[in-house]
Order: sequence, then structure tokens, then C-alpha cells
Amino acid sequence: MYPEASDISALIEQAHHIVILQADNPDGDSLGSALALEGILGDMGKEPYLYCGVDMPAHLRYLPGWDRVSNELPSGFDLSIIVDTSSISLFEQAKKTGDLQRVSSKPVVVLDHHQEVENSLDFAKIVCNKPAVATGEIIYELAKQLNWPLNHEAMYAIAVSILSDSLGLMTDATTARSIHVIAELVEQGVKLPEIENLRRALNRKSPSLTRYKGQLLQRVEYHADDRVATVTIPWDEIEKYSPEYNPSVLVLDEMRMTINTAVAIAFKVYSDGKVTGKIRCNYGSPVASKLAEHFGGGGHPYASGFKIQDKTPIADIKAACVAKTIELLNNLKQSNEAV
Ligand SMILES: [Mn+2]
Repeated sequence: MYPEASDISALIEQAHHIVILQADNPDGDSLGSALALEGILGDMGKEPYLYCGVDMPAHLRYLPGWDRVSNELPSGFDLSIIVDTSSISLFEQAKKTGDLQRVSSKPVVVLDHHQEVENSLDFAKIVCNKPAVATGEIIYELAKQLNWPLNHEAMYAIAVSILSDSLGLMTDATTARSIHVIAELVEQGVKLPEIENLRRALNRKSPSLTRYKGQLLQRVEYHADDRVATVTIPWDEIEKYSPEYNPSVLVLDEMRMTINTAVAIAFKVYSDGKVTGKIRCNYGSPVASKLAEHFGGGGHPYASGFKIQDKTPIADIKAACVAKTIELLNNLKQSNEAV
């Protein structure tokens, strides 16, 4: 039992108009969680309202109900529920429009599973941030504890959110409980093949993007016996393809799937000279956070990023980044051998 459950229940009881907020980086978990809550609250006789400061990205638009998410806050509401983030830095849009100010003036509940949080949402009345593979898993636990109604659509949305963040129950953060929740949903009529179809549909791309992926893959460079793979994405491509899909994400996983490759890095060069690096490491080579920190960024051992704004030429950044990666990989190897 989550100790926060009864307080969450009491706040929902007192409220009628309830806004469900997603951060500026919506994904399958945040949208699935928002739609599940919408179904639950609707069945409880409440009036839920879905908000996100940015438009739903094209690859999420296969999930039924995405078009009910609005980037305008309703004029009146009693309570907000923020899903899938505990960080205020992911609400830039709502901050700009003044919406965040309005949200913080009413009770706020946060439902999240990102355990390490910087710039937390201090104005929230209740933060329910639990270890779980997805926010959808937390919503399921709350529904069980509080006897919330779970209609077919809500169960479907929870399953989508868990399968989305757990990459089909295959990530490190997937627990036996995550699998149990999916099993319980299946027992209650959720059909996994339907969800798999939906999940694949989420990843479908336009023909032009598929061709562009091929171009990017041709430009992948391998360094130091293929241990590091890099690709560089110039501004004209960012401008052209980003509205549909993040070009880095398009190829990073493929780059990691190369024999001998331990670390994949995608650089983006912006029109103002800013360079960003997105880092993904293979299992056994957790150097991402240290590498990003060296260049002023941060993140997790296997996934991280950094931003360089002093107009250093991309060739210099790339060379320094590859050299640092090799150094970190060699250190890792030495410390493993020492053990
Ligand atoms: Mn999530």
C-alpha cells in the first residue's frame, strides 16, 4: 500500500474538474497514464481534462484519445495531477504562458517513477514517486488500493504505458510486479497482440524518414576498433526531420547493435553553433553519465546527454568526446580486471 494513497483519494474526492498534465516530453507512458486516469476519473463522475504544453508528437498519435490532449489550460479547475515527471524543468511551456502559476495555485498531485529528481515540483501537495517501470504501473497499484474503476480503455492505456517504458518488459527496471500487472490486465481481457500492433504502429515512420534513417546510418563513423560509434546531424536535417522524429533516436540503437561497439553518440549541430550529444551505452559499459558530466551534462550510466554552447567546432568536440569515451572504457576495463 502506498502511504500517499488515502491523501490522493481525499483530494480527488473533493475535486470535480481535474486537469491531468504531461510534461514537455510526452511519451507512451505519459500519454497512456494520462488516458488511464482520464478513464478512471470519468467513471468516478469527475470531469477530467488532458493537458500538455506541447503538441502530441506524430509517433504517439496512434494511441486512441491522443487528440483529447490540449495545450490550453481550462479556465477553472480544482485539482491537477502531473504524470510521469517530478521535475519543474520539463514544464517550460506552461511556465511561459503562466499556466504553471495557475496550476500551482490549486492542489497538485504528482504520480511518477523517476527516482532521481532535480528541480523538483515543490508546490505539489502530494508526490507519489515510486520505483516502478512506468507511471502506468503506479496508477494500476493506486487503482487496486483505492478500488478505482478500471474500464477496458483504462486497462488498455495502462498496459500501453508499461509496455512502452519497459520496451516490452525487457528493460532493467522491469520487475516481477510489472509482469504481474500485465498478467492481471490480460486476465481481465487486455489483448497483448493488439497492444503490440499499437506499439509497432507508434514506431512507424513516413517513407521519407525511413530513407533518411538510411542516410544517417551510412554516415555513422566508427572509432578505436569500432568501440565508439558517432553520427553528426546538421541543422538543416534537424529542422527538416525533427517535427516527425528525433533524428538521433532514429539511429542510436542501430549504432549500438554493431559488433565491438560499446558506446554510441549522436551529435546535433544547431544554427547558432550549439552542439548537443546524446549518449547510449551497451550493457556492461556504463560510462554515459561520466562522459556527459565531463562535457557539462548529465544523466544515467547507460543514457545521458550534454550541451556545448561556446561554439567549439564540431570536429574538436567529436575528437575530445571519442578520446574521453575511450579513456572511460579503458578505466572501466582496468577496474573490472582489478576485481
Ligand atoms: Mn515513464
